Amino acid sequence: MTARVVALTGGVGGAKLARGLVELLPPEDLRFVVNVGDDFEHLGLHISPDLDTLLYTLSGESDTDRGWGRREESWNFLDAVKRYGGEDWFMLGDRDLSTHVLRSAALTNGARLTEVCAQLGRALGVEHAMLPVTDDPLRTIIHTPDGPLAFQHYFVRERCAPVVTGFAFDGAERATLSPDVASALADPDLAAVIVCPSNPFVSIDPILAVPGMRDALAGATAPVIAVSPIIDGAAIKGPTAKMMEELGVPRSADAVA
Ligand code: FO1
Repeated sequence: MTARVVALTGGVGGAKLARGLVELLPPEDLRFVVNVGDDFEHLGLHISPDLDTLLYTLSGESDTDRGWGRREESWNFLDAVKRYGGEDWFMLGDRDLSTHVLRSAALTNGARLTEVCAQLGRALGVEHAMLPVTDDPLRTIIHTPDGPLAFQHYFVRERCAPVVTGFAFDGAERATLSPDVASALADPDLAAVIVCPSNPFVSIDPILAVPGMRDALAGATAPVIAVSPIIDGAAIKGPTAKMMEELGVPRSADAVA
């Protein structure tokens, strides 16, 4: 019996559930829809952190201690950048760099982000589809009392220290829902949509911000099941609980729902 599932995911938290789901469901029955709000251009490269985390997790390439990046990493490129006085707050390892260079080159040559993800996945032996929610630019902005911060500046450079007052998803209103995502959600055999335990504000909301996504979920024949990243008032990892506190949202699974 087939049980077709679409799972919405961000980075580290979601990828952990993704690893379990791929053990249960074959590639024809499970597709991942991935947040691209964390994406940014850095040192001339297009970085897609949540797609990277899923790619590395499902291929057994991830560094499980750090939670991001590749295992058995070396840092010669970053050391050389530092020596030139270049930006080194966002750590690009030598092995990880291959992903960003090849993805950036393919995008420059006109490929869709969806196609690049499929190529990288195939190369690393990932059989399940990893679908960016859109191929268009969508960038999460964090509002703070001192002004807006680009997502990676807030998350990595400022280590989530600034108080959060709100969010914006630049480009969302102009973004087109990926046709692969739309058709996965319109599948008449869809049994469930699973919202992975990713940050609801900065991993799931940017996915929902793409025009057509909420309607596609509402119109899906399957139930939508969310797995809470908040357990007993605390987040397993990351700034979800801190953000809830700062926004005056109760730290509970109900509030996530
Ligand atoms: N997270 C960090 O905390 N520090 C880093 O230097 C860092 C580098 C990095 C490089 C490539 C990549 O794909 C992800 C990377 N991350 C890093 C993870 C990251 O950006 C965040 O975990 C996510 O955006 C939040 O989901």
